[in-house]
Amino acid sequence: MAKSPKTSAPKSGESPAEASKLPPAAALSTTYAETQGGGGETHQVAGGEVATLTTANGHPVADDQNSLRQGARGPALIEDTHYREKMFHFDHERIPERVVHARGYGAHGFFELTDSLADVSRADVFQRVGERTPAFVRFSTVAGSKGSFDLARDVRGFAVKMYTQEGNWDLVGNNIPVFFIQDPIKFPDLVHSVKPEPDRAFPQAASAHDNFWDFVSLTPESFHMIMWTMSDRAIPRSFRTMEGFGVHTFRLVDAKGKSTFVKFHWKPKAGLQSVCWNEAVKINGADPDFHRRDLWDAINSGDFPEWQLGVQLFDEKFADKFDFDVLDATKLIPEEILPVRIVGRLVLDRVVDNFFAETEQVAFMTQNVPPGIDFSNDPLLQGRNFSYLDTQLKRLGGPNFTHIPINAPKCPMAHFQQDGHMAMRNPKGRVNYEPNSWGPFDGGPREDPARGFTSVPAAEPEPKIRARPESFADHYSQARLFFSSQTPIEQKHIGDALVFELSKVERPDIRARTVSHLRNIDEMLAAKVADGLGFDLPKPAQAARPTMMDLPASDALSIVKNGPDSFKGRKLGILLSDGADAAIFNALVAAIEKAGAVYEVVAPKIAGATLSDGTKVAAKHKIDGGPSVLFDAIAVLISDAGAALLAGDAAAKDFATDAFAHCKFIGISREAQLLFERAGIADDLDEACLPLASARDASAFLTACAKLRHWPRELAVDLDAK
Ligand code: HDE
Repeated sequence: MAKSPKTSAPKSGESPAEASKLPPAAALSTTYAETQGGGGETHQVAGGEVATLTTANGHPVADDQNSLRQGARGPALIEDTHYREKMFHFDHERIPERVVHARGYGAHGFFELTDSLADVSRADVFQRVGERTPAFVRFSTVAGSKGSFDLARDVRGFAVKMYTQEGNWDLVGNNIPVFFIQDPIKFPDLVHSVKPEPDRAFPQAASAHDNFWDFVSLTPESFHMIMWTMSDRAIPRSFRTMEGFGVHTFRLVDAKGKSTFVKFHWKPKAGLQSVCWNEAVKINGADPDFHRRDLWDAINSGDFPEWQLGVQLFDEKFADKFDFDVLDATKLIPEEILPVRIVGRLVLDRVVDNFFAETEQVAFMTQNVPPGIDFSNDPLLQGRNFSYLDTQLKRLGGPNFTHIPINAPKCPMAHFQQDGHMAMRNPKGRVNYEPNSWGPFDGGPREDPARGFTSVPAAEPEPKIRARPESFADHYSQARLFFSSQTPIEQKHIGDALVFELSKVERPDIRARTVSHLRNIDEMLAAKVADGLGFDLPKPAQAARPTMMDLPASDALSIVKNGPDSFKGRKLGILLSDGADAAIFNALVAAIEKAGAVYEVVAPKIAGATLSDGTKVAAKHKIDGGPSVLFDAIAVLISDAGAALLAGDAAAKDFATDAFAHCKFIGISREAQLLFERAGIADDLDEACLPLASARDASAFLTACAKLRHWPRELAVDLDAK
């Protein structure tokens, strides 16, 4: 049945008459220079007026609500170029996600040199103390896809791009100083094994499955890294609270061409902090964006994350002292043996304007090193130098990805590269080759042997072979070094993680093979894991080479020994109800502010709570949307009526019991006792559960919260600890 054609055309924003008063679309155009380092076009025009919507070709758009049809109920018309351009562009919005490190988050900042390295390197970035070099950093997980959750048990990428005056320096590191494999030819196998299994396409962002443990248990060199990934380093509290490492041995080169080996370290000012595994699992449900939100919030609130850059410098003679090889990326040099010299600081002070333009399109490449920094023969580093260029070509679709503002150097550039997909700038003038006879200016740029990059002229007399050096053959002693350097609670967490991961492995032979390697690392650990899984200890794995020299334990490898010294930059969750004591709340807020920390209010209703003095306090979370896993410590500040209400609420009880189980510091108002009773933990409360009975208690509570956690409690709450 035919309907009478109605021809109303709903508009968003201004009516056509009003829109015609707006400035022309041309006022919107942005130059290349304006987009440098930023997200690009803006939707604002001068005077804050709303701009006219245009097509990508700049045509003003009259109607963005209705496609062009032959009659209001008729067929679509192919001459609707606005619709077709809009849909074409949408259809092409996605680019391939990174094959590894797909999920990441970036921010801008600067590197400031605090100690000159001019004695060992001619790199421009290391010459002038106090000088700031713009930087962009992208943190990432490795295994998960772009939309995966932040708190996967995984290595974190820590990739830094420094826009130095002699070209970009990309230090593409991780939050763990060693790697799983020694030879890059095994990288595709390693990554295939940890990614979702190819037939079923799960598990996502998890190493707890057969293929991963099959591969690593057949690859003993991975066991040092396994100790790190099973430790709490693999579940950091925040990007702000993890270390970064260049991993490989690099070289610094001075003006005379003399080279010094170097290992790079980033040390977080906030101290090392991680969460517990049970907490990580719950954070992933409560806030899959936990890490990116944390970075975004911290920078936007002016609490700029900061790291020190440290270097370990050494020469061949020093390297020869060790049984292990400094070219082997599964090994580290303990800081106690070779101290880290602090030479600068990295500060992140600006979030991105646009995630895709900056964080997604940033292209890190290990081979981006300016004059004064060079590679060592670490085979993994050499292999990476090939992979990163190739991967950017695939991901960004052409050779001109250095024209994208986030990748473009911020120093003068002059070369004869031209054309290709999406060329944003081509060399000017008649000459596009060299040598040429057009003279010093019209003839374009020339090489500069004095300034330019020169590789260290290392002599390589060896024959071409496919072989691992004997010096790479000790696979267990540094795994043992890491394990023996941990505090008992950290060792327990490593054991728990191994039991958890292997309990998800279906094949008993893979579980047993893994434990056979653990026997070469630590017999107690192996026994604990075998017992946790319920089988007898297998024979130790055959070691490729007996350990020659065990290194002494290193305090620098422990999180607990390098934790925070205050509650600064951390977050208190305050569970508040109507009638809560206003004086205590105000004292708590004052103490939090004094500590440089932040708080969020959780309440039975999102509208918030009315305190005892009638003040209304807005809530950030309704109780079932704000579990205690989102906070570093909690305070339960409720009235008698609030306690009566919340004591019957499962989410409120979880708020208390989870914080307790995760060994957090807990502040408890007198009235809140009922909630803890009904949650079944009132009798277990310990010295880290502090009273908030009066305003005077607030600052003592905040002082106690300085520690990362109250670890002794774990012995009381965990079956595996008994
Ligand atoms: Fe990477 N790695 N990698 N990697 N890697 C990539 O490059 C690769 C390795 C690291 O935030 C890819 O742009 C090979 C060690 C970070 O954009 C790819 C080998 C370390 C990031 C690649 C390694 C890293 C990547 C994928 C073994 C720590 C994310 C997307 C030889 C020192 C950078 C991309 C970002 C990304 C290859 C091993 C760190 C495929 C072949 C060791 C932080 O090129």
